[in-house]
Parts: sequence; C-alpha cells; structure tokens
Amino acid sequence: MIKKDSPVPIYYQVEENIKEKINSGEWKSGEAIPSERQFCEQYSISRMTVRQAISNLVSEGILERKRGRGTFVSAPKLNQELTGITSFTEQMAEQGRKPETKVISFEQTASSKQAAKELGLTQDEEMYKVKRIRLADGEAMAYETLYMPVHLFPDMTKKHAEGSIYQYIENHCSMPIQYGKQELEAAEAGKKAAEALKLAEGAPVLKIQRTSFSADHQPVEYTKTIYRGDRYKYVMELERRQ
Ligand code: 16G
Repeated sequence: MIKKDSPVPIYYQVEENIKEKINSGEWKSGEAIPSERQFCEQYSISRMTVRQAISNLVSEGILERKRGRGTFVSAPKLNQELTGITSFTEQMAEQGRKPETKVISFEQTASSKQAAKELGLTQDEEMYKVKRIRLADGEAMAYETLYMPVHLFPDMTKKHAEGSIYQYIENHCSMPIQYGKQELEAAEAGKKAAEALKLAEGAPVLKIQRTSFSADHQPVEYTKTIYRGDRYKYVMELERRQ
C-alpha cells in the first residue's frame, strides 16, 4: 500500500490511506485508530513518519488525540456555506444535525457603535444584543452575538432568540431576508468564546460578521459569529469570472 520509491512523500501516503479508511466507513467516528507502533509495523516505516501523518490529520480535525487513551476518528466536519443566506437552524437541518440554542444574555442597549452603524441606527436608537451558543447534536459549535433594531421588532423576546431568529423575522414579522454582506477572518478564541465552545483560549476559530437586509433594504440583523476552527469546513460554489 505504501510505495517507498514514489515521489509522493511517505507521510502523505499514510495520511491518504487513513482518510480512505475513514471515508469508506472502515474506521468509524469515535473509534480508536491503531497505535503508532502498529502503524510502523504494518507499513514498515519509521515512527517519525507515522507521527507526522497523524499530527497533520489531528490539525485538520480528522483525528483527535485523547490524553492517555490514544487517537480517535473525529465526527465529520460541518459544512458552512459561504454563498447564499441560510440560518444556523437550516444549516443543521441540511446536514441531519439537531440544532439547539442557549441564550446567554438578552438585553436592549444603544451602546454598540459598530452595530448601530451596520444597522443604520442613530446613536440613541436601541437595539437588541443577544449572545447565543449554537449547538449541533449537543456539541457547542458557534458563539454568536446578534444585534437587531428594536424599532423594527418591538415584540421580540428572549423566547424568540431561543428558536430560529430567521423564522421569527421572516414568518412572525413577515420581513423576508433578501440579501446580505459578510466578512470572514481567522482569529484566536478569546476567553468568553473559548469557554462557550469548550476550547483552549487562543485556539483557532473563524469569525464571520454578517449584516442581512430585507427586500426594502432595511438592515434587520448584524451578527458576529465565532465558529470552531476544527469542526467546520467552508464550502462555496464558484463561477469563472468573465
Ligand atoms: C447564522 C447566520 C446569522 C444568523 C443565524 C440565524 C452565518 C455566518 N450567520 O448563524 O447571521 O443570525 O444564522 O440562525 O451564517 P437561526 O435562524 O437558526 O437563529
């Protein structure tokens, strides 16, 4: 299986081999993979090469190490669509995961300058500021801060934020979301996000900021979401530029 005379590095061949076993279902998520020693014997390769292959797959999030117990196959990554506006609830439904939301705080404020600018509010106009942890099958995946203008949604309560906010905006308030703008950047988990997502402080995360607009060009939400870097894969469809 390993071709030692191939120009493809051996560690890379081992990585591909492991991925194949996972993709074909031979090794299932949550199962332990063989030990480094077993790999060395099976492929007749050095321990250093095995270590490199496994470390690479751990940093890709395909495998995870559990201290004192070995290395295990991770649960498959979630896809985050970067084209088209979908809600967390819809994204989870598409991937057969059960969404859940924990509202950490719900308040009315006029204090965020950045959010006021994004929502087109004057300095003393109030907005809701909601912090939520979004879970998939019970696992915390995203830490979200959501801002919405109070004047457009006067009856909004914490209860609405515990469910799908897009359902509230579109169905309850009859304001279909039409378009949005989004910014993405790599970041390190700060103290609060790390706590919410059960990550080490400083762990790699992706920060996405979105402002969504209704058909009549009103900004209806501005969100800052921190996604776990190890559990997401970002997917987009591309068209050739003319
Ligand atoms: C997603 C959106 C967020 C929106 C939320 C609504 C991104 C980057 N962000 O997290 O802007 O507020 O979905 O989800 O996709 P909900 O309807 O399930 O509450």
